[in-house]
Amino acid sequence: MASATADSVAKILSGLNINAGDWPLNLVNNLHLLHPDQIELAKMLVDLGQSHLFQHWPEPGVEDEQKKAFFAQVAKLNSNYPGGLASYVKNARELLADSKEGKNPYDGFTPSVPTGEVLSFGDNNFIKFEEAGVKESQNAAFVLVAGGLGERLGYNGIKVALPAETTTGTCFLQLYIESILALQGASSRLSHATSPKVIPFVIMTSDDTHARTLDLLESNSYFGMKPTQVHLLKQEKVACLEDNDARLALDPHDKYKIQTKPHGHGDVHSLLYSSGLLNVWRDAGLRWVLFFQDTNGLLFKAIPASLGVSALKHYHVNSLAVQRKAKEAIGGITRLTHSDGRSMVINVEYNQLDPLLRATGHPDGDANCETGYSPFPGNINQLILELGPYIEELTKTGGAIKEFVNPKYKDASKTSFKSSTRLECMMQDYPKTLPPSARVGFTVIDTWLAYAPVKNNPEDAAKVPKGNPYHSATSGEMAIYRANSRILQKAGVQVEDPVKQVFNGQEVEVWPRITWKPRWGLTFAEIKSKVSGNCSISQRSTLGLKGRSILLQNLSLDGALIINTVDGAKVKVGGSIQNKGWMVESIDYKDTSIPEELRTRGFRMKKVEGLEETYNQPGEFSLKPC
Ligand code: UGB
Repeated sequence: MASATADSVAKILSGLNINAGDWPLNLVNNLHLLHPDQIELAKMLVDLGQSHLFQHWPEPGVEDEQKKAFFAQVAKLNSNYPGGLASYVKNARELLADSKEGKNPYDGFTPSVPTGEVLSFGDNNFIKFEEAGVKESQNAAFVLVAGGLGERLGYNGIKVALPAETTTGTCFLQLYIESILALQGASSRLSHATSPKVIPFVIMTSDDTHARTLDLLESNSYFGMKPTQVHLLKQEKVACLEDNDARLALDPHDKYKIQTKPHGHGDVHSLLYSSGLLNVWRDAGLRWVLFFQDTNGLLFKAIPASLGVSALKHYHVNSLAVQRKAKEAIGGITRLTHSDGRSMVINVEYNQLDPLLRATGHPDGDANCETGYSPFPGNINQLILELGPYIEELTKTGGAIKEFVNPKYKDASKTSFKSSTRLECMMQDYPKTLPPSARVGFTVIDTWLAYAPVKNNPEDAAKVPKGNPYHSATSGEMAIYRANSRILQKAGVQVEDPVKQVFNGQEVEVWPRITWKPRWGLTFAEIKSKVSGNCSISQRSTLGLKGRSILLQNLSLDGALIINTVDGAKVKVGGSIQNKGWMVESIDYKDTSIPEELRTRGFRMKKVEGLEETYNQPGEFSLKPC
């Protein structure tokens, strides 16, 4: 080192009260290259026991730009985490020590089955909640967490771009947006609003999904939403940890970068808080925030009723739940009662429920009861929060959510990890910091109506224990046809029974491929009002209703029928419609000449023959071929 430089380094170090001997030599040698704020960050890292990050640094003059870029990343990691990297490392050390010790995060708590609102599709109670929910929708904002890569699914694109079903090819994001727009329209019609309210829609993205989500929206004109109605909030990743001392891990492909991984969907609360949107919504008179996940094609069939429950039961927190099979990879909603008297209703994640039960006198752990299901309702991670109390809570916490760590240890000594780990947080842990006075409830909805996520790749889905749901692209699509068929059955249509078929190693029920746009039928009452007389649909049929005012009257369908209408066109459809139809054709998952979106489900629609009618002009029409 030149002596002038040595002098300046000595000055810098003494100014910061640092004894050069305590610092890694490779860092000291490069110190004169750094800005004062970078030196501050270096000091922070050394104080936090992170000197190893500089061990490989070469002499000044070699890779100097990379050294500076390293600090740009450190500055970002430091500012993105509440309390900075110092808090992150401190929290990590505590959580890693607890994990090593095998400490149960629920120590002192006894689990029991909580009580909540259990709904039954189509009965008077359900209809009452649906109506209340549609009314309330104009006071709601929707938040989609879509920052996850979907490692279990192994799909190369973003999950919200996947078709929810391949009869119409509608992707998840389009389905969600059209559902929100349909709720917006129905809600303002119901309240006879003179100026209809616009329902805000937030999407939480991450570096893995942001650009592709924006591109999907922009290249499809936001699927009919106003661009100003949609807000994208990008979550940042957090630093990886390489050992129990919370030493930060370097990226295996770039030694000037700290390796990072996603922090979990719990980030949504701090992002919403810091975005300022919550106060804007409150000032606009909104009352509810609804959170949901990326690939559940049934979700919006459950929204009106569950929002109605929140409104009529005055829940501050309402979690949507379904019956859960023991060991199914969904969390269990549980009442936890502490020996000191505290009690809360909270999601216990699927990997923690079994050990918690075993530790508290249930030797069988996570097991089914006499109903054939786990007694704990399954959390489908759709939360409805009342905006006022939510803002109040976040003002106290800043949106920070209790974290956890899940290291994969090399062996029983728990001294080293198989690969780096990081702290994570989950959005459903929000109620953990709430006061006992908070009204925390849940709503159980029929699984066939509410929950069919696409999470597992074909190989893993085929290995799911018999009787447990596949949660694959195959089952996700078939569940949409099943739900629509069952809803129409309940509305009085004779829908033929399904046949069983195996696709990608998974046996599923194949119902007629019935689809409709959300604006055709949002609630059971609305759907029922559009069906009359003796209607029947055969198993091999396909029906696509793409318009608001399509009325089925004495329709007998055996084949494919697709109807498109503009708003203002009212079409009565009846008589016997018969054609060769569209066939569900098996395809080979391994045939790479077929697009991945189709291969992952193991079938595609072969359009042999069908009737498609389009009504572009307002007016009254009748379609009755014979
Ligand atoms: N997500 C993010 O936005 N950011 C992240 O950092 C991570 C995820 P997964 P998993 O469906 O019922 C959840 O990976 O592990 C988004 C609940 O924790 O699908 O299956 C991501 O894009 C569990 O209690 O979650 O578990 C996606 O939209 C259970 O309810 C969402 O978060 C289960 O979902 C969920 O990510 C469920």
